[in-house]
Amino acid sequence: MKNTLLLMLLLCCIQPLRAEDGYDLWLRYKRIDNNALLSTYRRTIAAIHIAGNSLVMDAVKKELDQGLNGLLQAHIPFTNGQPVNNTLIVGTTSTLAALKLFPKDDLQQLGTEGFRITSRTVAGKVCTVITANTDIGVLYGAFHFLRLIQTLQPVANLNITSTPRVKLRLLNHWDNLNRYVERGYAGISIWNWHTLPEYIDDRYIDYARANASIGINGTVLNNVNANATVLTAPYLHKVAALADVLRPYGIKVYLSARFSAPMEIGHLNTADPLNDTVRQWWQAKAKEIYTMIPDFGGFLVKANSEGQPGPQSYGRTHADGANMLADALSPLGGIVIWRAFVYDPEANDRFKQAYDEFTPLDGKFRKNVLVQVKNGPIDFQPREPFSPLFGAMPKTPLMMEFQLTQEYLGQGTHLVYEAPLFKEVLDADTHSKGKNSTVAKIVDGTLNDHTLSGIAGVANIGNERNWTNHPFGQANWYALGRLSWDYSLSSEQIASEWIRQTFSNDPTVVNTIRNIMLTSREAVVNYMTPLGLHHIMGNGHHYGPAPWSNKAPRPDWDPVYYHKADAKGVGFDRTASGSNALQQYQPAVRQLYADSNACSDQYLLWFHHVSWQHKMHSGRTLWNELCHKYQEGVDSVSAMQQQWRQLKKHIDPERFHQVEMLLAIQHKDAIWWRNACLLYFQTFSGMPFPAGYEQPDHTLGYYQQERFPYAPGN
Ligand code: BDP
Repeated sequence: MKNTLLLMLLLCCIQPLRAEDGYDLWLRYKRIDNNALLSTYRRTIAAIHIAGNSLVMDAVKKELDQGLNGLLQAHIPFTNGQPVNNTLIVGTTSTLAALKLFPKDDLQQLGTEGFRITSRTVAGKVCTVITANTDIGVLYGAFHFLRLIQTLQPVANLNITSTPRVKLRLLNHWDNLNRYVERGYAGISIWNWHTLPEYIDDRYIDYARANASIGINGTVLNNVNANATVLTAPYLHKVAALADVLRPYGIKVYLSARFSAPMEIGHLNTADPLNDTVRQWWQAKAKEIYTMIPDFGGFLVKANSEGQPGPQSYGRTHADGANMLADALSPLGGIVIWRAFVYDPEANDRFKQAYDEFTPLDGKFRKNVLVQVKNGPIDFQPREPFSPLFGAMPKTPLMMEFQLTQEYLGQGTHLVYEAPLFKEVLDADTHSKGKNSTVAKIVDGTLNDHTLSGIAGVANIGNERNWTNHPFGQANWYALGRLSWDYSLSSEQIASEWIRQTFSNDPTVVNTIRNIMLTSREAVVNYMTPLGLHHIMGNGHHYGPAPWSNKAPRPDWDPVYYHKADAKGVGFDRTASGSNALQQYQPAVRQLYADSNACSDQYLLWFHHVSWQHKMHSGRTLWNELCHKYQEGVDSVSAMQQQWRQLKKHIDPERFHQVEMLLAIQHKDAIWWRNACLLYFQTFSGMPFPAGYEQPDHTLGYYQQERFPYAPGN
């Protein structure tokens, strides 16, 4: 008995690395593992004073309570009266007005979402103040304050002002009403439409908290390949229930609208956007939505793309379609996000299609329309040049569409940290208004003076316990929010923050995981599509390699369309001698890519068909460089595995083992990609694998006959 007691006591004292299932994301609020800092934090925050009453302020209170109690393992009292020393004072500029903290105009720059956190004397007491013009701004400030503690930053002498650079910071769920998630690799949809509106899963609230903590302020609930049923009254009640849950966290709901809904659920015989009855139908539908959801965000529309209905079926333009919906929503405060993801099998180069269809419409969209453009001209490849639409439609607010769900990046199985991809695109210079006309400045509206601006991420969330299946998928969700708030943050900074909150502040853990994350994007480029190869994956599932595929129902779905390998060489000639897609960029950008000898290796095969003997910047031939890059990709994954193994003692066993197993699959897949692609391209180059490289252990035929009928996404 005595021994048992002793053992129990001992077990309480040592804090073992308990298994963690990942559900808590970056909001784990575990006790600070640095005793000196812990006492400092406890001293600095001895009481909390919350001013104001609202659902949002309730959320603020709940979060600070949960967060601080967890992190500091101390019960910090809420006070109502005059501040005592070391009070955390939290409220808006109006609810805190009596304290006369700031000159009246001083906080105007914070706008409706920004916040300020300052350490200052209030009524003779040393306090910390979190304030904003709105409750939501206060909530963002509270999450920021918690992040400071979670990441062991000082919280004395604070003077932080933060405002978002982009107005609409959205997730796009590609979730169907039957809960199947298109390109979803983390289980089924988190929205349980069947039990809504009555049943409110705790997950909805935790989803809202997680999003608010990184500044995401809107979510499109359903797939862009939309089902009109979501616009019927029973479903709108379900949507309204979700809107009620998300509202206190500053998140508006949006819906993907099916263009032909007036026919499918309205029983009209046309969906022509210039037809009066159709226009009235949408106006009535918009009113119906707003009576249930007064702060409804608006519609996202995929039209005349991959078989979706759209205005072109009636001889109308994208602008006609978007404007009809915009007119219905505008009196109610809603917006239309119209996607530019269009391509046509007849076009000689899919790269050019969106630009060709959309640039003539610049200036023709209503004020409450944004055009949402995927980051690259094709489709979420491991690396793409920026879409030439950025910089080519100055009169239209262009919203960025990134993909968090890693459709072409190893899906829910590979560790790929996407912040470097996002940053690469945002930092790219379009030269559309001279030097330094970056994609970021187009997206945030500053370059062309647009008040509407936005960034969307196609969500990688499902009902898996840890939300994203791969524990590192969470980092991409996190990065999307943080970069949409402030794209000047570096990939390193965001990774460090995320690791500290998600795993630990232990420097070995932070440095090792950050290294893994920062190499992972280039690794996937190298083992899948080095040197500017693109779209050479298996048709349907988009998971593994199939550069030989040439039998899809449309040529522009076939890998051979994109790599054009032949005895002479490989790559898509997009210069003047080829499709001339380069013409869609400004001269200064064209110049970067036009000459195959000057073009950077990263984009070479995006723009040139070059000979297997072509001399690369390294001095190797193209063929040898290709072998080198594929091997480099495989080696990077081995290095990631090796580094991860060093963390065994530092990470809870559940997540350690999970990532270890996933990295083993990633390594196997990297070898698969390398072997299958090189063996296939070798049939054209006719050149041997350079000495010193691992040789494929199967034949090309072996890889070609493999089938994956049940791969996710098929
Ligand atoms: C492609 C996906 C497809 C989506 C489409 C889109 O393969 O499932 O519907 O994009 O963005 O990447 O609409």
